[in-house]
Amino acid sequence: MLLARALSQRMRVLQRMGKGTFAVSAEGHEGAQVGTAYVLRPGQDWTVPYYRSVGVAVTVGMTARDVLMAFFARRDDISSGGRNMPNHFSHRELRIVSGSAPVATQVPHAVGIALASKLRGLDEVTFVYFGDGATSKGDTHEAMNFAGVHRLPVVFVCENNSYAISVHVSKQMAVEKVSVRAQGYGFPGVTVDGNDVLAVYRAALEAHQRARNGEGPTFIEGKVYRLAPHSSDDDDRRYRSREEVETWSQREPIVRFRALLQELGLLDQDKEEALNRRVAREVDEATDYAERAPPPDPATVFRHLYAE
Ligand SMILES: Cc1ncc(C[n+]2csc(CCOP(=O)(O)OP(=O)(O)O)c2C)c(N)n1
Repeated sequence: MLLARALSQRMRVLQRMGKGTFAVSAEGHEGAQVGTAYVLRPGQDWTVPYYRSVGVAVTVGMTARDVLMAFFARRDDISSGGRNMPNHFSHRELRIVSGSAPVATQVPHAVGIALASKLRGLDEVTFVYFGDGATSKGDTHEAMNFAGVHRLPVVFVCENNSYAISVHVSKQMAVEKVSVRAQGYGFPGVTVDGNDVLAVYRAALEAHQRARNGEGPTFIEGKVYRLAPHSSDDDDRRYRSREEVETWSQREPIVRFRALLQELGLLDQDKEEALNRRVAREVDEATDYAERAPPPDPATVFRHLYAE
């Protein structure tokens, strides 16, 4: 969670410094992301993230370098060789599948992967990530319906932060908990406090087990709050009061988990400082490395666009 937070902050600062073109961050989403991704078996299960999934990517095994090489659009970026937007995470060996920029297109992709796993009789589970706004898309409905009919080993993770950029969730759905929709597709849906990483982990573990047992999909809705603007192109003061942001900041997942660990005597000041130093060093080193790395050769701009 600390690494995801630090990477989000770093990308936003670098964008402000003019060193990157676009930053989209996960501050506030770390509990829902790390709590679910923690149950995935890297290289065996399939991860289908969305642009906010930095916490998922690093939990499954991407490094700070991987994330920042893509942010700077460098030649040796593992996701796309510097040819995709930042945060379109992908990693072949870790089975992190690249998505497209249109919202929700990754949801049917994930269901297709789960269908292939089932047809081949393989012990693989697919976790797919999206926001509340994505649940308004036909892609999501079609994917969930198909997954329910075929009892596929897929887990739908919705990070509900109450906004699709500036559009409040009340304009996206007529239900209070989007997880109730799962019932209509014939599988369980749960809503968990996305600021409580352990509650999220418990729900994810159960869903993963259900999928492995051949019992079909689960929908997990993690109620979260995005602490920063939607992206570096957004001014969230136009649609969210500072009081609202402040109230949610008190409940954010890192502060909350830190308090729990302190209460249990598992974290003291020395340990926390050491952790923060380690994360800062990792992100600093990755920033220097990625900043110095070469850009792609312009002569290759059409590679992967047309058959060669
Ligand atoms: C089909 C489509 N419509 C609009 C957009 C522009 N867009 C990018 S992100 C976004 C909001 C998505 O909100 P949500 O799914 O709740 O995820 P969040 O960013 O809040 O985590 C929109 C409208 C897009 N990328 N694709």
